[in-house]
Amino acid sequence: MGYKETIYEGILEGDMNGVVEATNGAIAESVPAVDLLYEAMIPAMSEVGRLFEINEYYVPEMLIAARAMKAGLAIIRPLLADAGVEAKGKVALGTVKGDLHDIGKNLVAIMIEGAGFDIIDLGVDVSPEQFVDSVKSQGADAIGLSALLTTTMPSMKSTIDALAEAGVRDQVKVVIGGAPVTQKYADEIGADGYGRDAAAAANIVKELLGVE
Ligand code: B1M
Repeated sequence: MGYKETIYEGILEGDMNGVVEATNGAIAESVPAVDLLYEAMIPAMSEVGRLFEINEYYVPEMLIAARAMKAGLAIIRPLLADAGVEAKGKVALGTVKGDLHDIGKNLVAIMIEGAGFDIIDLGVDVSPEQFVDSVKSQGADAIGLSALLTTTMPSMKSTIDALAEAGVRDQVKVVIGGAPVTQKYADEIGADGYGRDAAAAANIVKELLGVE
């Protein structure tokens, strides 16, 4: 089995050590990090989602798969980020209040970092006030909101409202995304952009901030 297959299977089986070993092996043999991400790690996590939906996986299996994926991601993150040259702006990213899913958000962070931006990672369960603070105190040029639960999507609207109330809405671009989020929802709540996936998120940030 090749490195990509080993990483894919390792994530499905929650074999963190196997994923780390295969990722290191692939990097040592100059397999591009972006290929490991898009041809092994993301497809594996999508398959985990499918297995969960058909009740073949339950929360414990999802958790160990997520842990294995994160261990692999930690290895390739600097290599993906190395693609950027100098910071083209500052982007604050977080998973919205009440939501603890961070795998997609971390991928978005990697891709935006790889596109040459500085990332302020606010983590998960981020309140509208924390997003506002990232603009007022840390000078974020754009903020990225991720939501994986339909029940936490309204926090995206609350965050946009909080930016307006704090008088900083026109200083910052707002990009949203996550599995239940759509372009239609982004239009409804007045976000500046929507990213279907991590690569699209990086492209829309570049476009909104006027970066080639
Ligand atoms: Co949760 N979970 N989960 N979960 N989980 C989902 C989201 C769910 C769809 C599963 C299901 O029922 N089929 C469901 C939500 C249903 C709904 O709201 N409609 C669900 C549920 C119900 C829950 C709990 C409530 C379960 C429970 O406790 N009963 C609970 C909630 C906890 C909380 O947040 N308060 C919960 C918990 C968990 C775990 C902790 C076990 C774990 C998260 C681990 C972690 O993130 N550290 C987990 C996982 C792993 C999943 C699934 C299986 C996979 C999510 C994932 O990582 N996908 C998920 C099922 C699924 O998605 N099919 C599910 C891989 C990742 C690469 O994709 O995050 O979509 P994704 O990100 C993509 C795009 O969406 C986009 O780019 C990314 C990369 O291409 N994107 C952006 C994401 N953010 C973006 C931001 C952008 C732009 C693009 O701009 C800023």
